[in-house]
Amino acid sequence: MDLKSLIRRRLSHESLPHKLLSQSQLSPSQSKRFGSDAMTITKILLASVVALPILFVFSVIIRISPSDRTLGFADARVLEHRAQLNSTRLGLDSAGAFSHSTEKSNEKLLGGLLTSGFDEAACASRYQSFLYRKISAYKPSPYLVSRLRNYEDLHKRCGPATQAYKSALEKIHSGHKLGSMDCKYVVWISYSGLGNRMLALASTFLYTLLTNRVLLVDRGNDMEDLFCEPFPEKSWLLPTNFPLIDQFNSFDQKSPHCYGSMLKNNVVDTSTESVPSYLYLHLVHDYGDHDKLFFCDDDQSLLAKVPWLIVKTDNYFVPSIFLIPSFEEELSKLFPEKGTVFHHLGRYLFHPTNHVWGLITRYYKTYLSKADESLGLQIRVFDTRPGPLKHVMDQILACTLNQKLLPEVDMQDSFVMPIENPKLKAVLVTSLNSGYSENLRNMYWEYPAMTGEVVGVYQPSHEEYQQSEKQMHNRRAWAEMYLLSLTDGLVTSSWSTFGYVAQGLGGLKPWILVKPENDTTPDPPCRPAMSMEPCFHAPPFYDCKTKRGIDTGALVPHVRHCEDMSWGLKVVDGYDEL
Ligand SMILES: Nc1nc2c(ncn2[C@@H]2O[C@H](COP(=O)(O)OP(=O)(O)OP(=O)(O)O)[C@@H](O)[C@H]2O)c(=O)[nH]1
Ligand SMILES: [Mg+2]
Repeated sequence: MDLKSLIRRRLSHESLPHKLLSQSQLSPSQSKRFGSDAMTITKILLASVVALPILFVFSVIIRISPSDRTLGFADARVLEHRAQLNSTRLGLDSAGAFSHSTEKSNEKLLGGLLTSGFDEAACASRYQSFLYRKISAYKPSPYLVSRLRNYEDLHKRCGPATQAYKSALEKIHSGHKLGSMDCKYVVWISYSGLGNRMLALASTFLYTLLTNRVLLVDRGNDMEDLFCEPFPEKSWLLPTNFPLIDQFNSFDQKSPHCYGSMLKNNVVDTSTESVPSYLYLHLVHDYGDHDKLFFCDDDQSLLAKVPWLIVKTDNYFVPSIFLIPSFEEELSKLFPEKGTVFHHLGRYLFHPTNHVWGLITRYYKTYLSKADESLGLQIRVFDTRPGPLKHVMDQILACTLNQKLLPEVDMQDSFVMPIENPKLKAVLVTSLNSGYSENLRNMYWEYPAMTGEVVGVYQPSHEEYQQSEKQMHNRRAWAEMYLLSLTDGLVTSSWSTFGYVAQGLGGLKPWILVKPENDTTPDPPCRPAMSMEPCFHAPPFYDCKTKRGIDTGALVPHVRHCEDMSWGLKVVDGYDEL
């Protein structure tokens, strides 16, 4: 039930006081008999009978925040969600009303993941996302919630424009660490495609949490345009006058301040307290063996002393963080359900800016909200030829039809009397190419589905090729990842970080389309994901203790090789799922 109908319903009860009024109109003799006291009691009764429903309506309006009121209540999920809340909880008694508001606020804050107190209008998505998402089956642990609140306090104390930040900045110029540092930092360099950036940033944030550092984000071309501030009061954006900012593009494996290159050249003095004021960590997919020592405990003890760590990476390096013994205990407290790292950190960090939120909500309301069921199909073809490619189209059909994600069609085209209210299935296709969704759409237009369902196929954009430098291009890409995450089921493409973001935010274990070889449709065409976690595409295979090569995908039950990339690593929920 929406607010308007709720108010309508309550107001219709206003006829009740009128009824009572007429019933209680007393004859002059009666009123005389009861005297002035009786008159007063009657007035009080009448006044309260009239006032109570009005007060109730106002209290409901006040309890529902202004942003909710201005929200379009047009989409089915929102309505359904509201109806549930209202019918069960919008209360007749104060206890009911209390439980409604606390439960609602808990949902709105994603089970405590988010903190209240942000300006809602400045970033509508932050507090409205719960209206579009199903309630997550995965709850953040109370420990994660408390660590996030502690982090927010640290960020307030050490973030840009604080005294602590200013004095830390002075140390950069001094070349070496001087005295003890109140606040230490990780600076994340904006690098690579949007999906990679989001995975890299989430990994870097986890690292800052584990090392009690403060995360500062290089704004690159469009970080500010795409994402709201995730931390209260102090920005997460690196101030533009940060002294090393001009060197970010040129930082690489060979840079003099690159930790790996310093190790290689034997210029890191581990024996003294004289550690550098900053180090560059090269964790990009092309990194070398020395850079990979970042994932060793001894190196972490040294890095812990360095005030400024500047990180460039295009990878989701969380799985290898799970293999560093000194982080083990903290990680198991933060994430008792192991395969939920990106799900929680992604939902905590990534809130679309108002412009992107407009793209998401308008599209959702127009094409997805009315469906009984929705399926996301993320088609990323790593092939330079223009699509659609036949073997890929065949693969999409084989996967979705075999797994009954989509209904078969009746190719005989025999006339079947249409059902009056058929089930509506919405398929959201994201792809750089429009051909796959056109084929699918035509199939369900030209032939009836065997199940009697009707299938709508929608694709928000087809950018043809990657154009990361264009502002609107990445806004669309972000909106599409988010829209995919709102679907009920998901099919993703192997190797695609775009798909990983969608599955993680959505809390969905997708069907992964197997990467085709030699222009042939793979058999099986798709496989179920073990967990919703992204895959680390370039993990180290090194045992820090024995200093030998090792299969890092076979060390612990919860870090395994990925379904879509045999050498990649991913965090999985448990051994049983393999
Ligand atoms: N709008 C839109 N853009 C896409 C789509 N697929 C890829 N792109 C664009 O291409 C970029 C690809 O980078 P990622 O987001 O990392 O996705 P990916 O699938 O891992 O691709 P690579 O990084 O190139 O291997 C995205 O950031 C988008 O800019 C799509 O389905 N829709
Ligand atoms: Mg990518």
